[in-house]
Amino acid sequence: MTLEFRKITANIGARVRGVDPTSELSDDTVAVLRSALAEHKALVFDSSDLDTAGQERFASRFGRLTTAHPTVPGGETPHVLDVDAGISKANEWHTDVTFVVTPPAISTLRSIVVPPYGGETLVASSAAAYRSLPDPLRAWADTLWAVHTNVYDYAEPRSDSQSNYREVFESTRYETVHPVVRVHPETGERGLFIGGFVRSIVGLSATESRDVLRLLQAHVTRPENILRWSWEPGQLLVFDNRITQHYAIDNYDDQPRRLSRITVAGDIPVSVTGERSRALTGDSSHYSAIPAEVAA
Ligand SMILES: O=C(O)CCC(=O)C(=O)O
Ligand SMILES: [Fe+2]
Repeated sequence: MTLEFRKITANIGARVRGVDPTSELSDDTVAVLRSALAEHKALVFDSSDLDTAGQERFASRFGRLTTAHPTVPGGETPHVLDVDAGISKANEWHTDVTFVVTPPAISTLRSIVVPPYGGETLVASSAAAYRSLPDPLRAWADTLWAVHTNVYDYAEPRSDSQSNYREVFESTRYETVHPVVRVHPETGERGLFIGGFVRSIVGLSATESRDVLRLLQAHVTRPENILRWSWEPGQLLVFDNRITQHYAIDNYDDQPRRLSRITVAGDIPVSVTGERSRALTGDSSHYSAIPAEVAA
């Protein structure tokens, strides 16, 4: 069977046929998958036999794995983050772990328990969002930098479990300055690099930051830029965390929903002028090692 990518929407998403994620992947197959991910931003595989070990093996073909999270402990293994509706729901637009200086390059989500209705994951192309900006706004965005943090000062937790999760999530404070427009390290493609962990735009007041972010974020969340993935159990969604945002829709009442997340380590983001992101607060090297040539 040959590898086949069937587009799901014009701007983002493809279903993958002809490869079994549980199998030993050849270097050629990994290269084809890597370039398909660069093109489509999100890939969906059917793989009802995939377990945690298989997901780890698959993800590690794309690079070193991060630990589960900078502050939240791992599940079955140190690399696995349990995504469990009973613990927390990611119904905010975000790019994973942008509060550290090396956010994951790739996120993989495997469905284990899927609610009978709802529970879709939205994935947005921030490259399409960038392209859709009017010229003057795009040129301005190229010059902006944003502070990202894991410590919120808004949205009170609504339950004990949410409040416990928040406490663990924020147990070490991280702050990092990233370019608002990030150049993809493999393709050179530009994308808006913002999302839910952004606290402010450098040089702007809180109110001005909010307004600018609202304006830019509105382009990310245009329906044309979004894949709405409706899960079945035993599927693997892989997205390029360097050039997407995602959102877990909370539309399934109190029914169980469980996924497992494993992420591939990323590099330090680079702006359109070649400047790198900088960590302001918090050492994240236990989560995702800083490349040696940069740390030196
Ligand atoms: O639950 C989902 O669909 C997404 C969860 C999520 O955002 C994450 O684990 O990073
Ligand atoms: Fe996420």
